Amino acid sequence: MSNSRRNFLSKSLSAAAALLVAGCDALSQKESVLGVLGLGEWLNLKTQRLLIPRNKLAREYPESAISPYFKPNGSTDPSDANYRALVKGGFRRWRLTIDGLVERPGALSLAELRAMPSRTQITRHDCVEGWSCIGKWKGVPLRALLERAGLRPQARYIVLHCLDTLGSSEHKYYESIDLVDAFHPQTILAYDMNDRPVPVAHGAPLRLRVERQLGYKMAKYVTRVEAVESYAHIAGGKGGHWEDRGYDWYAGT
Ligand SMILES: Nc1nc2c(c(=O)[nH]1)N[C@H]1C(S)=C(S)[C@@H](COP(=O)(O)O)O[C@H]1N2
Ligand SMILES: [Mo]
Repeated sequence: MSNSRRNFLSKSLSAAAALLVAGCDALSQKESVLGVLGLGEWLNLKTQRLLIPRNKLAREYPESAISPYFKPNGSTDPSDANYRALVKGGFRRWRLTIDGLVERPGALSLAELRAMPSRTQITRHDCVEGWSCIGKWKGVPLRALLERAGLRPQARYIVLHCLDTLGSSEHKYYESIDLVDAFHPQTILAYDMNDRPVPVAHGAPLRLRVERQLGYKMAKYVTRVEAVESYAHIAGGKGGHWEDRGYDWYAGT
């Protein structure tokens, strides 16, 4: 971030805080989020959300920009028994469960997901490790799935549950995003990468793309979408595999 931008942000911070405590929606949001985020992190998140239009799109690229090699990272060939069985069966028995704080929980096959409205986008993936790759992704807007299931009013976050276990974790990989990101037009559950089914290395058969966030938020091997009021009771309680190990929950720009 440039210095002038940093100054601008810090000056706007107190103004933003004042604005927010004025509204009761902001107040109740603050109470529920403060338990999970630190105060500074919360103010930073809220300031960014006020200054950057909520629906601002991440940059999209032409076909010619697609990286010839897209680096796979984290889990690239999960050894979890359940996942192996699904691979063996060509994902015919794979289902995406949608549950938690929704009116109509359910489970969808890949064919059903492919029959839903889709979005295609060519975007840049940035990993905290310091590398970036550009890829083309096609999938179902998360918004379409959530509208179909009907979010209950208490829902505040969407948790993505994965089929893989990374490293020596006691828990499967998972991630969570807020409703602003969940309903963002570029937030999709992708089944195609560069015009082919997402390969195992990149999260087959379904992975999240949440384009204004860093790579670790983009859950691969997604098997369940759960709407929750809080993620404090899940795994390490910080909202994601890497968040439980100290990374920021909000990894956006
Ligand atoms: N289920 C799952 N999702 C994951 C990971 C993982 O290990 N398991 N790694 C994350 C990280 S740190 C990055 S950078 C991207 C890598 O995606 P890619 O393999 O398609 O490059 O996936 C993210 N999502
Ligand atoms: Mo990453």
